[in-house]
Amino acid sequence: EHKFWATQPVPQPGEGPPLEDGYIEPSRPREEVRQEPYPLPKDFEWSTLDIEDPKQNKEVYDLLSLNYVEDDDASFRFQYSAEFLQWALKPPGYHKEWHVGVRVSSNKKLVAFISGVPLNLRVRGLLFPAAEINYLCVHKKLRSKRLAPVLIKEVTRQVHLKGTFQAIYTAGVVIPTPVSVCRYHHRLMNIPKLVDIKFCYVPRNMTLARMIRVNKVPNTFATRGLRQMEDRDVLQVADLFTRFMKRFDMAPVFDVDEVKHQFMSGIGTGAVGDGGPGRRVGQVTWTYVVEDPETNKITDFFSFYSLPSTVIHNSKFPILEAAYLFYYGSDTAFLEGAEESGALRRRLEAVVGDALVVANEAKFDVFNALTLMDNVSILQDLKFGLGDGILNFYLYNWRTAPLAGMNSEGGVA
Ligand code: YNC
Ligand code: MG
Repeated sequence: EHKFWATQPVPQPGEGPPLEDGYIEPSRPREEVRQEPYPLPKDFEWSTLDIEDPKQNKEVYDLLSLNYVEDDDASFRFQYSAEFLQWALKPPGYHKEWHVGVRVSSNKKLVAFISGVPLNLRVRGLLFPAAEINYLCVHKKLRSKRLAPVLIKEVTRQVHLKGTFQAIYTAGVVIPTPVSVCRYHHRLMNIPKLVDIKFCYVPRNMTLARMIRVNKVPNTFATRGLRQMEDRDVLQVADLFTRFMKRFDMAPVFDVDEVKHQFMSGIGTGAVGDGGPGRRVGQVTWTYVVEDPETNKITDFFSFYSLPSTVIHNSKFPILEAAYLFYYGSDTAFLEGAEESGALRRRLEAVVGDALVVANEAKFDVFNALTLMDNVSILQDLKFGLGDGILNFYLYNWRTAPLAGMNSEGGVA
Protein backbone atom coordinates (compact mmCIF):
# COMPACT_ATOMS: atom_id res chain seq x y z
CA GLU A 1 0.00 0.00 0.00
CA HIS A 2 2.50 2.65 1.21
CA LYS A 3 5.83 1.44 -0.14
CA PHE A 4 7.76 4.32 1.40
CA TRP A 5 5.86 4.94 4.63
CA ALA A 6 5.93 1.23 5.48
CA THR A 7 9.72 1.59 5.88
CA GLN A 8 9.60 4.61 8.21
CA PRO A 9 9.44 4.85 12.00
CA VAL A 10 5.80 5.92 12.13
CA PRO A 11 2.84 4.03 13.58
CA GLN A 12 1.74 1.53 10.92
CA PRO A 13 -1.87 0.79 9.89
CA GLY A 14 -3.57 -1.61 12.27
CA GLU A 15 -1.29 -0.86 15.20
CA GLY A 16 -3.33 -0.29 18.32
CA PRO A 17 -2.65 2.58 20.71
CA PRO A 18 0.70 2.17 22.51
CA LEU A 19 0.94 1.11 26.14
CA GLU A 20 3.32 3.98 26.71
CA ASP A 21 4.29 7.12 24.82
CA GLY A 22 7.80 7.17 23.38
CA TYR A 23 10.11 6.83 20.40
CA ILE A 24 9.83 4.08 17.79
CA GLU A 25 13.56 3.84 17.05
CA PRO A 26 16.32 5.10 19.37
CA SER A 27 18.42 8.21 18.72
CA ARG A 28 21.90 7.60 17.35
CA PRO A 29 25.22 9.39 17.85
CA ARG A 30 26.20 11.72 15.01
CA GLU A 31 28.87 9.40 13.63
CA GLU A 32 26.34 6.62 13.16
CA VAL A 33 24.14 8.81 11.00
CA ARG A 34 24.61 8.34 7.24
CA GLN A 35 27.26 10.89 6.19
CA GLU A 36 26.58 11.08 2.43
CA PRO A 37 23.54 12.69 0.82
CA TYR A 38 21.03 10.24 -0.65
CA PRO A 39 21.49 9.70 -4.39
CA LEU A 40 19.26 11.70 -6.72
CA PRO A 41 18.23 10.67 -10.23
CA LYS A 42 20.91 11.73 -12.69
CA ASP A 43 20.70 15.33 -13.95
CA PHE A 44 19.64 16.55 -10.47
CA GLU A 45 21.68 17.84 -7.52
CA TRP A 46 21.11 18.82 -3.88
CA SER A 47 21.25 22.47 -2.93
CA THR A 48 20.98 24.09 0.50
CA LEU A 49 18.78 27.16 0.17
CA ASP A 50 19.82 30.38 1.90
CA ILE A 51 16.43 31.96 2.63
CA GLU A 52 18.23 35.12 3.77
CA ASP A 53 19.45 35.70 0.19
CA PRO A 54 16.68 37.53 -1.71
CA LYS A 55 17.49 35.65 -4.91
CA GLN A 56 17.21 32.19 -3.30
CA ASN A 57 14.17 33.25 -1.28
CA LYS A 58 12.55 34.25 -4.58
CA GLU A 59 13.41 30.87 -6.10
CA VAL A 60 11.55 29.07 -3.32
CA TYR A 61 8.69 31.57 -3.60
CA ASP A 62 8.44 30.95 -7.36
CA LEU A 63 8.53 27.15 -7.00
CA LEU A 64 5.79 27.17 -4.35
CA SER A 65 3.65 29.79 -6.10
CA LEU A 66 3.30 27.57 -9.14
CA ASN A 67 3.54 24.07 -7.66
CA TYR A 68 2.48 23.99 -4.01
CA VAL A 69 -0.77 22.89 -2.35
CA GLU A 70 -4.06 23.30 -4.24
CA ASP A 71 -7.58 22.59 -3.06
CA ASP A 72 -9.40 19.47 -4.25
CA ASP A 73 -10.81 21.03 -7.43
CA ALA A 74 -7.64 22.96 -8.30
CA SER A 75 -9.34 26.37 -7.90
CA PHE A 76 -6.97 27.85 -5.32
CA ARG A 77 -3.25 27.40 -4.66
CA PHE A 78 -1.38 28.67 -1.58
CA GLN A 79 0.78 31.66 -2.37
CA TYR A 80 3.16 32.04 0.56
CA SER A 81 4.91 35.43 0.33
CA ALA A 82 8.69 35.84 0.39
CA GLU A 83 8.29 37.59 3.77
CA PHE A 84 6.24 34.68 5.09
CA LEU A 85 8.94 32.17 4.10
CA GLN A 86 11.61 34.33 5.70
CA TRP A 87 9.58 34.36 8.93
CA ALA A 88 8.55 30.69 8.91
CA LEU A 89 11.95 29.24 7.97
CA LYS A 90 14.16 31.31 10.27
CA PRO A 91 12.98 30.89 13.88
CA PRO A 92 15.63 31.09 16.63
CA GLY A 93 18.14 28.25 16.29
CA TYR A 94 17.19 27.39 12.69
CA HIS A 95 19.63 25.37 10.60
CA LYS A 96 20.23 26.34 6.99
CA GLU A 97 21.02 22.66 6.25
CA TRP A 98 17.34 21.88 6.93
CA HIS A 99 16.29 24.00 3.93
CA VAL A 100 16.80 21.35 1.29
CA GLY A 101 16.42 22.02 -2.43
CA VAL A 102 16.86 19.99 -5.61
CA ARG A 103 18.16 21.67 -8.76
CA VAL A 104 18.51 20.61 -12.37
CA SER A 105 22.28 20.16 -12.74
CA SER A 106 22.51 21.75 -16.20
CA ASN A 107 20.71 25.06 -15.60
CA LYS A 108 20.44 25.07 -11.75
CA LYS A 109 16.66 25.55 -11.87
CA LEU A 110 15.08 24.82 -8.47
CA VAL A 111 12.56 22.00 -8.98
CA ALA A 112 11.92 20.60 -5.49
CA PHE A 113 12.09 21.68 -1.86
CA ILE A 114 11.50 20.50 1.69
CA SER A 115 12.23 22.29 4.94
CA GLY A 116 12.54 21.75 8.64
CA VAL A 117 12.75 24.14 11.56
CA PRO A 118 13.55 23.24 15.16
CA LEU A 119 11.05 23.49 17.98
CA ASN A 120 10.42 21.93 21.35
CA LEU A 121 7.26 19.91 21.36
CA ARG A 122 5.22 18.63 24.27
CA VAL A 123 3.01 15.64 23.64
CA ARG A 124 0.94 14.84 26.69
CA GLY A 125 3.45 14.74 29.59
CA LEU A 126 6.65 14.44 27.55
CA LEU A 127 8.75 17.27 26.11
CA PHE A 128 11.27 16.68 23.30
CA PRO A 129 13.13 18.59 20.59
CA ALA A 130 11.66 18.09 17.14
CA ALA A 131 11.79 19.32 13.57
CA GLU A 132 8.69 20.87 12.06
CA ILE A 133 8.70 19.72 8.43
CA ASN A 134 6.90 21.83 5.85
CA TYR A 135 6.89 23.09 2.23
CA LEU A 136 7.50 19.70 0.64
CA CYS A 137 7.09 20.50 -3.03
CA VAL A 138 8.01 18.80 -6.31
CA HIS A 139 7.59 20.64 -9.60
CA LYS A 140 4.42 19.54 -11.43
CA LYS A 141 6.49 18.13 -14.33
CA LEU A 142 8.39 15.80 -11.96
CA ARG A 143 5.47 14.27 -10.08
CA SER A 144 4.95 10.54 -9.38
CA LYS A 145 8.64 9.72 -9.88
CA ARG A 146 9.24 8.84 -6.19
CA LEU A 147 11.22 12.04 -5.65
CA ALA A 148 9.25 12.94 -2.51
CA PRO A 149 10.60 9.97 -0.50
CA VAL A 150 14.17 11.00 -1.41
CA LEU A 151 13.51 14.55 -0.20
CA ILE A 152 12.01 13.24 3.03
CA LYS A 153 14.95 10.90 3.63
CA GLU A 154 17.46 13.67 2.97
CA VAL A 155 15.83 16.17 5.32
CA THR A 156 15.57 13.37 7.91
CA ARG A 157 19.32 12.78 7.55
CA GLN A 158 20.02 16.49 8.01
CA VAL A 159 17.79 16.58 11.08
CA HIS A 160 19.54 13.50 12.51
CA LEU A 161 22.94 15.14 11.91
CA LYS A 162 21.85 17.91 14.30
CA GLY A 163 20.89 15.38 16.95
CA THR A 164 17.11 15.57 16.53
CA PHE A 165 15.16 12.34 15.98
CA GLN A 166 11.50 13.38 16.16
CA ALA A 167 9.39 15.50 13.81
CA ILE A 168 5.92 16.97 13.44
CA TYR A 169 4.22 17.73 10.12
CA THR A 170 0.78 18.27 8.67
CA ALA A 171 -0.72 17.32 5.34
CA GLY A 172 -4.06 17.26 3.56
CA VAL A 173 -3.36 13.69 2.42
CA VAL A 174 -3.82 10.65 4.64
CA ILE A 175 -0.66 8.59 5.13
CA PRO A 176 0.45 6.40 8.08
CA THR A 177 -0.72 7.54 10.62
CA PRO A 178 -2.45 10.77 11.71
CA VAL A 179 -2.18 11.58 15.41
CA SER A 180 -4.98 14.11 15.03
CA VAL A 181 -7.34 15.35 12.33
CA CYS A 182 -8.58 18.93 12.11
CA ARG A 183 -11.13 20.54 9.83
CA TYR A 184 -10.96 23.99 8.31
CA HIS A 185 -13.67 26.53 9.07
CA HIS A 186 -14.12 29.79 7.18
CA ARG A 187 -15.50 33.16 8.28
CA LEU A 188 -16.61 34.80 5.03
CA MET A 189 -15.96 38.56 5.01
CA ASN A 190 -15.78 39.95 1.45
CA ILE A 191 -18.91 38.19 0.22
CA PRO A 192 -19.18 39.65 -3.34
CA LYS A 193 -15.60 38.64 -4.15
CA LEU A 194 -15.88 35.22 -2.47
CA VAL A 195 -18.99 34.49 -4.52
CA ASP A 196 -17.37 35.76 -7.72
CA ILE A 197 -14.34 33.51 -7.34
CA LYS A 198 -16.62 30.60 -6.31
CA PHE A 199 -15.06 30.27 -2.87
CA CYS A 200 -18.69 30.06 -1.73
CA TYR A 201 -22.18 30.27 -3.16
CA VAL A 202 -25.33 32.21 -2.34
CA PRO A 203 -27.55 29.54 -0.74
CA ARG A 204 -30.87 28.86 -2.47
CA ASN A 205 -32.98 30.49 0.25
CA MET A 206 -30.83 33.67 0.35
CA THR A 207 -29.98 36.73 -1.68
CA LEU A 208 -26.53 38.21 -2.11
CA ALA A 209 -27.68 41.34 -0.25
CA ARG A 210 -28.91 39.34 2.70
CA MET A 211 -25.75 37.22 2.75
CA ILE A 212 -23.68 40.42 2.90
CA ARG A 213 -25.80 41.74 5.78
CA VAL A 214 -25.69 38.49 7.78
CA ASN A 215 -21.89 38.33 7.50
CA LYS A 216 -21.16 41.98 8.23
CA VAL A 217 -18.15 42.24 10.55
CA PRO A 218 -18.41 44.85 13.33
CA ASN A 219 -16.04 47.79 13.04
CA THR A 220 -15.51 48.29 16.77
CA PHE A 221 -13.73 46.07 19.29
CA ALA A 222 -15.66 44.08 21.88
CA THR A 223 -12.65 44.01 24.22
CA ARG A 224 -11.58 47.03 26.23
CA GLY A 225 -7.82 47.69 26.27
CA LEU A 226 -7.04 45.94 22.96
CA ARG A 227 -3.96 47.20 21.12
CA GLN A 228 -1.15 45.92 18.91
CA MET A 229 1.51 43.88 20.69
CA GLU A 230 4.78 45.73 21.32
CA ASP A 231 8.28 44.60 22.29
CA ARG A 232 7.62 45.50 25.91
CA ASP A 233 4.83 42.87 26.01
CA VAL A 234 7.02 39.90 25.05
CA LEU A 235 7.69 38.63 28.58
CA GLN A 236 4.06 38.78 29.61
CA VAL A 237 2.80 37.23 26.38
CA ALA A 238 5.39 34.44 26.74
CA ASP A 239 4.15 33.74 30.25
CA LEU A 240 0.48 33.75 29.22
CA PHE A 241 1.20 31.61 26.15
CA THR A 242 3.06 29.05 28.27
CA ARG A 243 0.29 28.79 30.86
CA PHE A 244 -2.54 28.73 28.32
CA MET A 245 -0.95 26.04 26.14
CA LYS A 246 -0.54 23.65 29.09
CA ARG A 247 -4.26 23.01 28.72
CA PHE A 248 -3.73 21.05 25.48
CA ASP A 249 -2.37 17.55 24.90
CA MET A 250 0.06 18.64 22.18
CA ALA A 251 1.67 22.05 21.88
CA PRO A 252 4.98 23.73 21.09
CA VAL A 253 6.95 25.10 24.03
CA PHE A 254 8.37 28.53 23.14
CA ASP A 255 11.01 30.42 25.09
CA VAL A 256 10.97 34.23 25.15
CA ASP A 257 13.01 34.54 21.92
CA GLU A 258 10.68 32.15 20.13
CA VAL A 259 7.63 34.06 21.36
CA LYS A 260 9.21 37.24 20.08
CA HIS A 261 9.89 35.62 16.72
CA GLN A 262 6.47 34.01 16.34
CA PHE A 263 4.50 37.11 17.28
CA MET A 264 6.71 40.14 16.56
CA SER A 265 8.95 39.40 13.57
CA GLY A 266 6.28 39.23 10.91
CA ILE A 267 4.83 42.70 11.40
CA GLY A 268 6.47 44.21 8.33
CA THR A 269 8.03 47.61 7.82
CA GLY A 270 6.74 51.15 7.50
CA ALA A 271 3.61 52.58 9.04
CA VAL A 272 0.23 50.89 9.19
CA GLY A 273 -1.44 51.70 5.88
CA ASP A 274 1.74 51.61 3.77
CA GLY A 275 0.86 48.10 2.64
CA GLY A 276 -2.83 48.93 2.14
CA PRO A 277 -5.54 49.65 4.74
CA GLY A 278 -4.60 48.27 8.16
CA ARG A 279 -1.31 46.80 6.86
CA ARG A 280 2.40 47.48 6.91
CA VAL A 281 4.59 46.68 3.89
CA GLY A 282 5.30 42.95 3.84
CA GLN A 283 3.18 42.29 6.93
CA VAL A 284 2.74 38.57 7.63
CA THR A 285 1.45 38.44 11.22
CA TRP A 286 -0.91 40.50 13.32
CA THR A 287 -0.69 40.20 17.10
CA TYR A 288 -2.86 42.10 19.55
CA VAL A 289 -2.88 42.13 23.34
CA VAL A 290 -5.46 43.17 25.90
CA GLU A 291 -3.93 45.34 28.61
CA ASP A 292 -5.95 45.70 31.79
CA PRO A 293 -6.32 49.47 32.21
CA GLU A 294 -6.08 49.24 36.02
CA THR A 295 -3.18 46.83 36.49
CA ASN A 296 -1.41 47.19 33.11
CA LYS A 297 -1.25 43.41 32.99
CA ILE A 298 -1.68 41.60 29.67
CA THR A 299 -4.79 39.50 30.17
CA ASP A 300 -5.34 38.17 26.64
CA PHE A 301 -3.74 38.07 23.22
CA PHE A 302 -4.51 36.84 19.72
CA SER A 303 -2.53 36.42 16.54
CA PHE A 304 -3.30 35.64 12.91
CA TYR A 305 -1.21 35.46 9.76
CA SER A 306 -1.67 36.33 6.12
CA LEU A 307 -1.53 33.47 3.63
CA PRO A 308 -2.99 34.45 0.25
CA SER A 309 -3.97 31.95 -2.40
CA THR A 310 -3.79 32.28 -6.16
CA VAL A 311 -7.27 32.09 -7.65
CA ILE A 312 -6.46 29.75 -10.50
CA HIS A 313 -9.15 30.68 -13.04
CA ASN A 314 -10.09 34.28 -12.37
CA SER A 315 -8.47 37.31 -13.97
CA LYS A 316 -10.71 39.86 -12.21
CA PHE A 317 -9.59 38.61 -8.76
CA PRO A 318 -6.22 36.86 -9.11
CA ILE A 319 -5.57 36.64 -5.34
CA LEU A 320 -7.67 35.45 -2.42
CA GLU A 321 -6.56 37.34 0.71
CA ALA A 322 -6.90 34.85 3.56
CA ALA A 323 -6.11 35.33 7.24
CA TYR A 324 -5.46 32.28 9.41
CA LEU A 325 -6.08 32.22 13.14
CA PHE A 326 -2.75 31.51 14.88
CA TYR A 327 -2.25 31.37 18.66
CA TYR A 328 -4.24 33.13 21.35
CA GLY A 329 -4.51 33.01 25.12
CA SER A 330 -6.60 34.37 27.92
CA ASP A 331 -6.16 34.66 31.66
CA THR A 332 -9.85 33.89 31.97
CA ALA A 333 -8.87 30.22 31.54
CA PHE A 334 -7.38 30.31 35.05
CA LEU A 335 -10.37 31.73 36.88
CA GLU A 336 -12.14 29.17 39.05
CA GLY A 337 -14.94 27.48 37.08
CA ALA A 338 -14.35 29.56 33.94
CA GLU A 339 -14.75 26.61 31.58
CA GLU A 340 -17.85 25.14 33.26
CA SER A 341 -19.64 28.48 33.51
CA GLY A 342 -18.96 29.44 29.88
CA ALA A 343 -16.91 32.47 30.96
CA LEU A 344 -13.88 31.27 29.00
CA ARG A 345 -15.94 30.61 25.90
CA ARG A 346 -17.50 34.08 26.09
CA ARG A 347 -14.14 35.76 26.61
CA LEU A 348 -12.49 33.92 23.70
CA GLU A 349 -15.46 34.73 21.51
CA ALA A 350 -14.93 38.43 22.25
CA VAL A 351 -11.15 38.25 21.75
CA VAL A 352 -11.19 36.20 18.54
CA GLY A 353 -14.17 38.26 17.37
CA ASP A 354 -11.87 41.28 17.62
CA ALA A 355 -9.35 39.44 15.42
CA LEU A 356 -12.10 39.40 12.77
CA VAL A 357 -12.51 43.16 13.17
CA VAL A 358 -8.77 43.71 12.62
CA ALA A 359 -8.64 41.33 9.65
CA ASN A 360 -11.69 42.89 8.04
CA GLU A 361 -10.16 46.35 8.46
CA ALA A 362 -6.98 45.04 6.78
CA LYS A 363 -9.13 43.93 3.83
CA PHE A 364 -8.83 40.17 4.18
CA ASP A 365 -11.51 38.33 2.19
CA VAL A 366 -11.86 35.36 4.52
CA PHE A 367 -10.67 34.32 7.97
CA ASN A 368 -9.79 30.63 8.40
CA ALA A 369 -9.49 28.52 11.52
CA LEU A 370 -8.95 24.85 12.34
CA THR A 371 -10.78 22.71 14.87
CA LEU A 372 -7.97 22.92 17.43
CA MET A 373 -7.27 24.71 20.71
CA ASP A 374 -10.59 26.13 22.00
CA ASN A 375 -11.81 26.98 18.51
CA VAL A 376 -14.67 24.49 18.37
CA SER A 377 -16.40 26.28 21.25
CA ILE A 378 -16.48 29.67 19.48
CA LEU A 379 -16.52 29.06 15.72
CA GLN A 380 -20.27 28.77 15.32
CA ASP A 381 -21.18 31.91 17.22
CA LEU A 382 -18.52 33.84 15.29
CA LYS A 383 -20.25 32.73 12.04
CA PHE A 384 -17.53 30.43 10.78
CA GLY A 385 -18.81 27.75 8.41
CA LEU A 386 -17.41 24.26 7.94
CA GLY A 387 -15.17 23.99 4.88
CA ASP A 388 -14.21 20.92 2.91
CA GLY A 389 -10.52 21.04 3.82
CA ILE A 390 -8.95 18.66 6.31
CA LEU A 391 -5.55 18.91 7.96
CA ASN A 392 -3.94 15.76 9.33
CA PHE A 393 -1.27 16.06 12.04
CA TYR A 394 1.62 13.59 12.10
CA LEU A 395 4.49 12.71 14.41
CA TYR A 396 7.68 11.04 13.12
CA ASN A 397 9.35 8.48 15.38
CA TRP A 398 6.93 9.05 18.25
CA ARG A 399 4.08 6.91 19.48
CA THR A 400 1.11 8.27 21.38
CA ALA A 401 -2.59 7.49 21.41
CA PRO A 402 -4.68 9.58 18.99
CA LEU A 403 -5.30 13.09 20.27
CA ALA A 404 -9.04 13.16 20.75
CA GLY A 405 -11.46 16.01 21.49
CA MET A 406 -10.05 19.09 19.85
CA ASN A 407 -11.66 21.55 22.22
CA SER A 408 -11.03 22.75 25.73
CA GLU A 409 -11.03 19.15 27.01
CA GLY A 410 -7.62 18.77 25.39
CA GLY A 411 -6.39 18.34 21.86
CA VAL A 412 -3.79 19.87 19.68
CA ALA A 413 -2.67 23.41 19.45
C1 YNC B 1 3.00 14.36 1.85
N1 YNC B 1 2.34 15.51 1.72
O1 YNC B 1 2.36 8.72 0.16
P1 YNC B 1 3.95 5.86 -0.22
S1 YNC B 1 2.55 18.85 3.28
C2 YNC B 1 4.28 12.93 3.15
N2 YNC B 1 3.62 14.09 3.00
O2 YNC B 1 4.64 7.30 -0.47
P2 YNC B 1 6.23 10.80 -5.31
C3 YNC B 1 3.75 12.23 1.05
N3 YNC B 1 4.36 11.97 2.20
O3 YNC B 1 2.48 6.14 0.06
P3 YNC B 1 4.75 13.20 -5.86
C4 YNC B 1 3.05 13.41 0.80
N4 YNC B 1 2.55 13.38 -0.44
O4 YNC B 1 4.12 5.07 -1.47
C5 YNC B 1 2.94 12.23 -0.96
N5 YNC B 1 3.65 11.53 -0.08
O5 YNC B 1 4.61 5.27 0.97
C6 YNC B 1 4.21 10.20 -0.25
N6 YNC B 1 2.34 18.40 -4.27
O6 YNC B 1 6.20 10.10 -3.88
C7 YNC B 1 3.23 9.23 -0.85
N7 YNC B 1 2.99 19.44 -0.65
O7 YNC B 1 7.46 11.60 -5.43
C8 YNC B 1 4.12 8.17 -1.45
O8 YNC B 1 4.92 11.73 -5.23
C9 YNC B 1 5.27 9.00 -1.98
O9 YNC B 1 5.58 13.36 -7.08
C10 YNC B 1 5.09 9.34 -3.44
O10 YNC B 1 5.33 14.17 -4.73
C11 YNC B 1 4.58 14.44 -3.57
O11 YNC B 1 4.91 19.85 3.31
C12 YNC B 1 4.50 15.95 -3.38
O12 YNC B 1 0.96 18.93 -1.45
C13 YNC B 1 3.64 16.24 -2.14
O13 YNC B 1 4.50 18.88 -4.60
C14 YNC B 1 5.90 16.49 -3.18
O14 YNC B 1 2.67 15.94 -4.96
C15 YNC B 1 3.88 16.59 -4.65
O15 YNC B 1 3.29 13.47 -5.97
C16 YNC B 1 3.61 18.07 -4.51
O16 YNC B 1 6.04 9.81 -6.39
C17 YNC B 1 1.86 19.77 -4.10
O17 YNC B 1 5.28 10.24 -1.23
C18 YNC B 1 2.37 20.35 -2.80
C19 YNC B 1 2.04 19.50 -1.58
C20 YNC B 1 2.88 18.74 0.61
C21 YNC B 1 2.49 19.66 1.72
C22 YNC B 1 4.17 19.07 3.81
C23 YNC B 1 4.62 18.20 4.97
C24 YNC B 1 5.52 17.13 4.41
C25 YNC B 1 5.92 16.09 5.43
C26 YNC B 1 6.84 15.04 4.85
C27 YNC B 1 7.17 13.95 5.84
C28 YNC B 1 8.18 14.42 6.88
C29 YNC B 1 8.59 13.29 7.79
C30 YNC B 1 9.54 13.74 8.91
C31 YNC B 1 10.96 14.04 8.37
C32 YNC B 1 11.96 14.46 9.48
C33 YNC B 1 12.20 13.25 10.37
C34 YNC B 1 13.15 13.53 11.48
C35 YNC B 1 13.75 13.31 12.44
MG1 MG C 1 8.23 12.56 -7.95
